[in-house]
Amino acid sequence: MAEFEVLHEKSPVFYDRYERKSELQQQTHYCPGCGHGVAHKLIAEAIEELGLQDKTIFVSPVGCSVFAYYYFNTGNVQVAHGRAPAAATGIKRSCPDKIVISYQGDGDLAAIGTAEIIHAANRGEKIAVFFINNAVYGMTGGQMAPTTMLGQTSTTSPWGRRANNEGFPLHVAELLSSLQAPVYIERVALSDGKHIMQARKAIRKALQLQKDNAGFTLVEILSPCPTIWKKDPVEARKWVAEQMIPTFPLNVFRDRQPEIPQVYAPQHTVAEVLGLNEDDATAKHQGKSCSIKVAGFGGQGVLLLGIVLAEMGMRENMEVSWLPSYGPEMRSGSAHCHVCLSAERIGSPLVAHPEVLVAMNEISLRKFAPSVAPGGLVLYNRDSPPENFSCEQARVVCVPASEIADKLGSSKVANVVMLGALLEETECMSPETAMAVIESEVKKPHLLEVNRQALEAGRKFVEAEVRVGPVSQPDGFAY
Ligand SMILES: Cc1ncc(C[n+]2csc(CCOP(=O)(O)OP(=O)(O)O)c2C)c(N)n1
Ligand code: SF4
Repeated sequence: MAEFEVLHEKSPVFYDRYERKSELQQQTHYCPGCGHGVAHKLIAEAIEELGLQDKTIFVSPVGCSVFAYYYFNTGNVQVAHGRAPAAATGIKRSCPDKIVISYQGDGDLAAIGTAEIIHAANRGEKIAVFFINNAVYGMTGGQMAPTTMLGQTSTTSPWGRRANNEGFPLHVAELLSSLQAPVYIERVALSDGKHIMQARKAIRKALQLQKDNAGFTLVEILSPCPTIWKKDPVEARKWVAEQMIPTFPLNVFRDRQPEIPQVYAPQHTVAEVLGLNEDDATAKHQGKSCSIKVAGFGGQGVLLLGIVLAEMGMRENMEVSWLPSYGPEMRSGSAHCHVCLSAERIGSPLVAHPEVLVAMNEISLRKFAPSVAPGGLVLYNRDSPPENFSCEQARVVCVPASEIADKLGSSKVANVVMLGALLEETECMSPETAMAVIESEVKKPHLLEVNRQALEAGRKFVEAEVRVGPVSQPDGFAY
């Protein structure tokens, strides 16, 4: 057998085998001649050369490169269309020692994700963006992208892009280099060996700057898409050189460390913001974990009740989340919120099956009661359930909160009556914490007093009506 020496081998940053279809374990899903494969190779080599493989988190987009995670043996996150810079921001901020790459096509970055990229660049996020500009939407069959050139045909500009109808092609590198924060922006092209070497240098530099923790870097890569352009790989590369480079000139648009003035803005801990002393803040969590949905119509204090619960959770040293949901008509439209109170970190703020449902009106009761977790609790804002209503899996407690609030002289405190009932029923947190939160928000003494009475009335109602049974001697708030 002839002796041979392997000169080019797959970068160790790529997986040995791609866990794809059984017959496709050694090859990528990209079309022959596609620039994505070349760009992947250059990025993998740079990661290897800089010794970053263990530290890299690769954020892949929606588009032909959606499957980048099949190839890069690094950390991988695949995100929704256009959102890669936002996801990369979150990842980098929570893991500042990692190298975070946002890899995006031109539909992804320059169309649906325009806002994300501009704001990430403007904030100077310490991420490396590799922007593959092939002047079309590849994955979906060749629609016009913001980068489609004047006169270029696409499935949605079959007679060629016209400036007076579809606008001019977007020059992303130039646009972003008008911002102050970016550290490095270069446009390169995968048109021939010489330019690919230039692209290699730019990609390496962008990652070196990430290693140095320098700031936002973006490399725009003019990239062939032979399939959509209906060209063979050689013609496609030629087309990059002859058509794309004149439209998108290659250049280093930014290569400097910006002056970032240090504006003094005090940083506060959660304890300071809530006015707690540090001992309280470092104490173990006190409340019981609980998932809650509060639902009703806008104006009933549904969202506010959720905020109060979440702030109470913070004061009792729990992990908390609050997620509001309401339609365009905030007041009197339907509204609900999800609240998680937990001793553990919260994976998702969505509460699909709440342990407690606070239903401030009949529509919410009928809509959400079936989703309450088995053994859960439903607090309903009436003295009895509506006709033909049943909820087998959960206990339904009727608390006429609005009526009680009216008797106290303010219909607005019905949500606080419910809060009192909820605390009495679940004992998930203390009423003292509830009052502390209310006191921090309500400054007028007479309103504070109504709120205090409402909280107390809700608790008493449950204690008397639910725990002891219906009271024959009305205490004013029992029914
Ligand atoms: C929110 C959303 N809108 C639209 C789509 C459909 N979609 C999938 S890929 C794509 C275009 C991707 O084009 P580009 O970013 O240029 O990447 P390429 O495929 O050319 O690499 C679109 C519009 C989607 N998946 N999600
Ligand atoms: S359609 Fe274009 S961008 Fe997508 S894989 Fe094929 S050549 Fe690459």
